[in-house]
Amino acid sequence: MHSWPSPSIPSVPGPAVPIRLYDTSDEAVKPVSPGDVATMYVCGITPYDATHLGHAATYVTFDLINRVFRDNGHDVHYVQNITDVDDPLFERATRDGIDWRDLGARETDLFREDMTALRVLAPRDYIGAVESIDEVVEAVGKLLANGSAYVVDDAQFPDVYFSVDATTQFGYESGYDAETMAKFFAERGGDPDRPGKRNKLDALLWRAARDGEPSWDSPMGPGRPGWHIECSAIALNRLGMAFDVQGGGSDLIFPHHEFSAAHAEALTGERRFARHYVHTGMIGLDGEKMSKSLGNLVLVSKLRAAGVDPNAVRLGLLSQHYRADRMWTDPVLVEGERRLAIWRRAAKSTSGPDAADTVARLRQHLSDDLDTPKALAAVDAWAADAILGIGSSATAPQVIIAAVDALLGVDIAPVS
Ligand code: 5CA
Ligand code: ZN
Repeated sequence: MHSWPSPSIPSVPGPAVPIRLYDTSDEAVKPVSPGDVATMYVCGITPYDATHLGHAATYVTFDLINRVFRDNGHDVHYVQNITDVDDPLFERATRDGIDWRDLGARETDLFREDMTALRVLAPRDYIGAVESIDEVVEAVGKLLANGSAYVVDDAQFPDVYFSVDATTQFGYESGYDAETMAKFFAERGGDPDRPGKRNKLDALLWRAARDGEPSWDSPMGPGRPGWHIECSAIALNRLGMAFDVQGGGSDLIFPHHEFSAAHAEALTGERRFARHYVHTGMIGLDGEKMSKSLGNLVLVSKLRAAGVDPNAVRLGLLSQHYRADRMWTDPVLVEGERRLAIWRRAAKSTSGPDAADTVARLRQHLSDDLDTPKALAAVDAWAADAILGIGSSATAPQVIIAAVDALLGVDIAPVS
């Protein structure tokens, strides 16, 4: 699928700082050490409703990682999927009396508009589940052939499942114990009580066709892909094993990322799908996780329609650390708007304090597991001084404008 137009990235003087990120699997902040091309896969939306602030927070977080990679001179091969075949799509399409394909296309279009407005750099490969069915069929065939998968004994619905014990390292990504795995498996799309499964945790790879559900032909019979194999196949076929960053919200740690990894590891015989597993905290509203199923949503498109500057939304989202579960509240947005106004005012100054130290601190904090509260504070300090007329560097405002644009993705340039 086509993605969306990326904003240009100005160059920023001074030395870049290699990034260190928290890895869910190793439970530590570790250096990310990409080659010339940094490789990143981030789980995309299920397009049955509009982008909310939780999605936006997650994609803005990985956008910062993308920007820090580029600042360090790497090309970035960024891949994102769209889960455009899934139960919620069918349910919503039936409820609204529209075709599930039209619903998916409409919400994906809106997502592209939201990402463009939020100045998120586009993925190089933006791949829908429907587009990748052949890849999934091939992967499931291989998993069956090498004994990692089996067909349930059900003549009517011969679904294919992945054996949880196909790899010896299963469980390393989340580090969860059996009880936690069982709980999240049941809560997050798993089917522990499906008759015929060998282990309650075995994950669906290929769902045999049911009446009223779309299906595609395959050597396993007509059906549709399971969820985790979609991300495994899309990532593996574009980035290979041991790519740099696998990302998404913390709600995907288990079962989704554990099984995406296990599928790829069972396919290749290699031990580690991604070198870094990076997860964002959950954005909530009114005390609960913001989610389409709960309906407690603040939509990016609604804020845009109300005239809110997306740069202020970005600053609001970056005002707390990405790994913290956090609430989206009116004061968060008001604070983002206030900060944006101050930075823009400072950016109009004809001079300010020398920018080198501020830019160095901005880079240092971002590369320290995306410490955005400190990164924003570094720019706040420069802006406060510039507004007070402190400092005589005539080039500083331009350098700060470029750094805030390139590294934070926020546009504070005076409108000419
Ligand atoms: N299509 C799958 C991933 S393959 C999916 O989870 N789609 S989603 O539309 O539900 O979520 C899209 C992305 O936003 C995922 O990375 C998810 O972890 C993240 N996300 C969902 N809700 C929130 C939230 N409240 N706060 C932060 N991130 C969220
Ligand atoms: Zn995914």
